[in-house]
Amino acid sequence: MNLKSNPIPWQDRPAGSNSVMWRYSENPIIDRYAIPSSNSIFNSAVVPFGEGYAGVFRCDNKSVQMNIFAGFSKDGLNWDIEHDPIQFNPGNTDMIASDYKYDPRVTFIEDRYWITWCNGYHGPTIGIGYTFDFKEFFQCENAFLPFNRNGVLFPKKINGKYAMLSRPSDNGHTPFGDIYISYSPDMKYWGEHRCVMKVSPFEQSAWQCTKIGAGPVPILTEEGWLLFYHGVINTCNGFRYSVGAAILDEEQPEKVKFRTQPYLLAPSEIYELTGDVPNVLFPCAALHSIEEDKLALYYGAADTVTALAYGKISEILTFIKDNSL
Ligand code: BMA
Repeated sequence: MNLKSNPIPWQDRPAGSNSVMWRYSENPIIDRYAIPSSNSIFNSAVVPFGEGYAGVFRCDNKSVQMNIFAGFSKDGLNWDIEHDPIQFNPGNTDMIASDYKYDPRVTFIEDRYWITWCNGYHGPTIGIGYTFDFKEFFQCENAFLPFNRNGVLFPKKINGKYAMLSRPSDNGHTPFGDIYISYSPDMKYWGEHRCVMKVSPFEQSAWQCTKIGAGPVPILTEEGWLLFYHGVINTCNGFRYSVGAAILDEEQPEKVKFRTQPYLLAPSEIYELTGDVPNVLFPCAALHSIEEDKLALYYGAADTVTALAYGKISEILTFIKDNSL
């Protein structure tokens, strides 16, 4: 499998900015109506593929049904998204029932691209599938019982097992939520569930005091696993979703080494403040180059469009360590 890609999207930090992460000046990169059926395209995942990039996109249609669609790009910025949703073939099971699919993540492990998403099976739980080519897709057993959201695989086995973060939840707009890790020998049976991170006390870090959930697939760095996550505060006008980051131990990722007290990004641009669900930044993917010290974070903005932010990995790691809870 050729994982050599075109250069990842990048823009230098704007003059005068001292933010650890900054937004792409041409945001949003994907418009809500980018395919004929869509009402909104957001909370989507991209990976290096061939000489460019592939992705799995959450496109809600104009009946506001949630589904996931494959897409391709040469530069990571301009995307061609299929007009029909992904059709799954049976993978390690025949039980591939799904009432809806949303908030996908994608990662390459060993020989294939694994996809996790929030799968509707008597309420939200974590669906798992894989593809080799983004044309043919296979669906596996759901990882967990309902209700669960934000299932995010690590990009390699840890101590011989697949590892996945998730956020046990309820059937509604969950007013609580902590991040757990589970392990599997075979991508079918999951266990050894451990708590990784809980919400923070309101007085210490209010933006992440209601619920937290893993964002993109964790990135292995010299400090450990770099994990971006969303943190939520319940305000008098509803939930507000911001982005923080943590460093998890490489061998035992249930051990949190550092975790940001301040957020890295919070709703402030017009496309984050207004839309179908105002005040939401929801990261689901990141492209990175350790050698070039670059990271491009893809996030859904206001549950309506897809946007991009940049940062230098070394600066982000230093920021997390210097501003840890
Ligand atoms: C969560 C999920 C996300 C969404 C967020 C904000 O529960 O549904 O897809 O971005 O709420 O509405």
